[in-house]
Amino acid sequence: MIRWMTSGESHGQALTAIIEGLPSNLKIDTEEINRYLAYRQSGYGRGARQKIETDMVKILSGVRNCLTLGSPVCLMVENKDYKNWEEYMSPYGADVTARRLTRVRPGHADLSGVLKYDQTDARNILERASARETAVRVAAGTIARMFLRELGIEVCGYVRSVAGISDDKEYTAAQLCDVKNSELFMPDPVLCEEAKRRIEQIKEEKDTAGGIVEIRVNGLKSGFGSCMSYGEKLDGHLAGAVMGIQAIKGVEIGLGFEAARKRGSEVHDEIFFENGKFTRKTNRAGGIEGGMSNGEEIILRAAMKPIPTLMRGLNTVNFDTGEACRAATERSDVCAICACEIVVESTVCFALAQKVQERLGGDNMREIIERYQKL
Ligand code: EPS
Repeated sequence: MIRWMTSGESHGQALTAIIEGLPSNLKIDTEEINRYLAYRQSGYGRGARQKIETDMVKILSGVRNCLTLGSPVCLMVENKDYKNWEEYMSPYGADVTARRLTRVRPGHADLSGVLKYDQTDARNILERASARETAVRVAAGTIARMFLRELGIEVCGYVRSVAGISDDKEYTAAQLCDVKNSELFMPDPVLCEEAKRRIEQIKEEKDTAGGIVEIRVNGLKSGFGSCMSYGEKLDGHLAGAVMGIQAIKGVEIGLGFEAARKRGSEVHDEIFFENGKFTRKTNRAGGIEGGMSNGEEIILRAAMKPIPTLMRGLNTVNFDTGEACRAATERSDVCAICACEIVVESTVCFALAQKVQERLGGDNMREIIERYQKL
């Protein structure tokens, strides 16, 4: 299986990812990676940190002349902000008395992390728990996207709901191709303007907002995942990967939670045989039945909670003294739903690439493409 691992702190020198198990001869387009990194930084409601950073990937190993070698690929995204933090974050001796965080933020990793890792400074927790890490996950996920594209599998997505403004209309993947031009990745410009006004209002109230993103996968043939081994279910694998993203509190596939409120006849997709092919006229299952892809479009939604750093600070305690206080604030995004959409898309790309490669095997792209075409 293709595996990945990331390292890096929010205000450390850089974020890195190592991807192991990629086949050889996969074409790598660095500009596309940088485009997705820019998308991750975009969106209405972002905070001051994004003005400091212009995320760009540097490929350190595993690629020669724009083609993978089959060896581990190492990616790096630098933190420009490190120059402002070196004094406090340097691995070689740092001032750990300054920038200490003790007024732990409800909803963040601060308190549970301090207790678990026996720390006296929540900075040692939040630096890693910060969603800044997702920058390099997007870089690695975009490589997985290139792998999938070679097989004819395309992944896209949009923002379905933000700050309580929801778009319940149904869109085809083709209708979503320009959605990244929208300031909130919302296809409906009227709802987008309404959501922007809502975010402004939330900002004035020194509060934060979450939302729901929807991801679509087209071109995945049937039979990926398993109905035999529960640990290998495609829905379980995708949901587990997406729940591994900071701030995600829920994942649903197809009708998801709505299916529980409906009757069987309103939920299950009837099967037909037309022109020598099995077909369905509906896709309420979201492309996955019995833990396996069924050849229909995969539809996955993820719910992002509002960012836990509120400029007005929630009630908490100072863990040094046990005294009641307001939670720490530095700077924060009011809403990072566009970043979330890109991170979920990229994570789905990676998790899918893993399942595809697991079933097909193969050491080089030619072998893998041939095997996929034969399915
Ligand atoms: C983020 C960078 C971080 C946060 C945010 C995500 O930068 P800084 O902490 O320097 O402002 O803005 O992380 C969080 C919301 C969080 O709670 O940690 C990024 O690049 O996405």
